Amino acid sequence: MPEYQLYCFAQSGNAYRAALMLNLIGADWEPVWIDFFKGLVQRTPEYREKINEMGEAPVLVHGEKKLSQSGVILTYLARKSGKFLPQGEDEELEVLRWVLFDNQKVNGFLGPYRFIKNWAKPTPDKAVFEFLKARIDNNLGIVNKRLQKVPFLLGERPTIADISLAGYLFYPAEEFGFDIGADHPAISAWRERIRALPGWKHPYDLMPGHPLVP
Ligand SMILES: N[C@@H](CCC(=O)N[C@@H](CS)C(=O)NCC(=O)O)C(=O)O
Repeated sequence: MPEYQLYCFAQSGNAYRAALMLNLIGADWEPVWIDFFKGLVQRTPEYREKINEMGEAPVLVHGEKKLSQSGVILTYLARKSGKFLPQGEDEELEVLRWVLFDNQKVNGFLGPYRFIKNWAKPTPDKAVFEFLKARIDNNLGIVNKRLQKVPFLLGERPTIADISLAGYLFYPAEEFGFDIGADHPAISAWRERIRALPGWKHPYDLMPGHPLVP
């Protein structure tokens, strides 16, 4: 059995962060597919009791350890592998700052936007999309400005803050209805740098469950 198991599904950018990290550090891992759309496995009492009380994916299993929250998983894997690890207190705090901003404001809005656009029934009111899109534009703008000055969020080398940011940024533009790369050129250039890292894979090639079976 591989060293790590990751509860995940292909459409999840939150899970993509963990899957991408596992691949980039060359870990021996396997995905455990969650039937998010049909079975809502993650909402069952069994899942909450045995896998994750928060009812979410991703969950990383490493021996006796079960970890949820992609930021925690990234931190754990960075410490284990010594890769993409912030060095010293200032960098650790800076990584935490960007991971929290990303979780709440960047991928934290992109994920729900893409979900309600493609899969929510009934489709929410136009005002909901407009509200989320305005937040997305503003927050991607903040990241774009940062990446105009430095190749990676913390500077010259990639850290887990970049891997967190990757969450939903590689999914097809059609799934959002807008083109993140065209609207934010520095993010587009950063995406190419991430894509060039050895072990990089697209979310649909890294995690099971794509395409969705109706
Ligand atoms: N902050 C969490 C977000 C995890 C999350 O929201 N995952 C989604 C799948 S993409 C989920 O499991 N949602 C279940 C629910 O909200 O009921 C992380 O970074 O891991």
